[in-house]
Amino acid sequence: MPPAYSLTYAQRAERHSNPAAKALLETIERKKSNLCVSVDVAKRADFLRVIDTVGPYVCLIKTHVDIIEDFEPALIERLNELSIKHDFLIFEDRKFADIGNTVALQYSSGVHKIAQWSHITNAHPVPGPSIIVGLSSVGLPLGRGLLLLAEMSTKGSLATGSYTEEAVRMARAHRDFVIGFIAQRRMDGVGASDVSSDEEDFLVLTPGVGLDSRGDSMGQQYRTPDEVVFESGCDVIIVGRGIYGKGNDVDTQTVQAQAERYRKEGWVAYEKRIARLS
Ligand code: S5P
Repeated sequence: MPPAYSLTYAQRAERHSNPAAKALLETIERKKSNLCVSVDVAKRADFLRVIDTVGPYVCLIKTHVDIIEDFEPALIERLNELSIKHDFLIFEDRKFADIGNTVALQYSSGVHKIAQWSHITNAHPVPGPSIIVGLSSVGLPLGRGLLLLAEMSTKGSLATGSYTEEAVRMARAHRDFVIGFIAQRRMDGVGASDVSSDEEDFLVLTPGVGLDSRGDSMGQQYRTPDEVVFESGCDVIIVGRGIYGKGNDVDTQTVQAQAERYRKEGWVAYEKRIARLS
């Protein structure tokens, strides 16, 4: 079996049995978009406006639902309607990091009831494998998928070296629910394994992507879609402020143009990678 990074998204969709991973790969192929927009805005109206504007250009919308000041449960209904209208999946970037029992409650309950609407969520591997056990007890029966934060985009991140390797080993032991990583490069071959890297196909979703800036004043670091998808072999680019700026006063045409610009850059980088490897 050829390694996953040399296959098309469509070929990889056939190799996955987790419903969220399969649906994401199929959506990427159908929309010719490996762009995920991260909608980090504080007002409900801005949140919906940005999503409705970028919806046609993305495979995935990433949310931080706890940022929204005027949250109400009906917002999730609107989000679901937009997900159907524009054909994208939803990823709540919750970054769980507690003991299994607590994360299971945080995932299923509270005001936000994340597991009910978010196809994909993520967790820090810091507590060890019990965090996956806790989250999968809620998410697996619902067909959800989990990403582990194996690396981070920020300056001085501690998620490097043996921490990253352990994250990959934890994922390998739970391949039914862990569909991939938040990371800056492919994780194939990271952490010695008796699993041939050709057999596994973890998705790599990569934040810290920008075309017009190399970072912000709070430690964020940006790379271009070409660096991320072509050079580092990642699967999905996650872009926030590079597309909508501050997110209020959204100028629809500008945001649309930026979303299409990132979609195109991400897709061209993927086609270049596939052409080089096939
Ligand atoms: O390592 C990381 C992991 C994540 S999920 N670095 C990140 O920036 N993120 C998230 O990606 C972060 O929480 C934010 O929602 C988004 C990046 O936003 P941007 O505006 O800097 O593109």
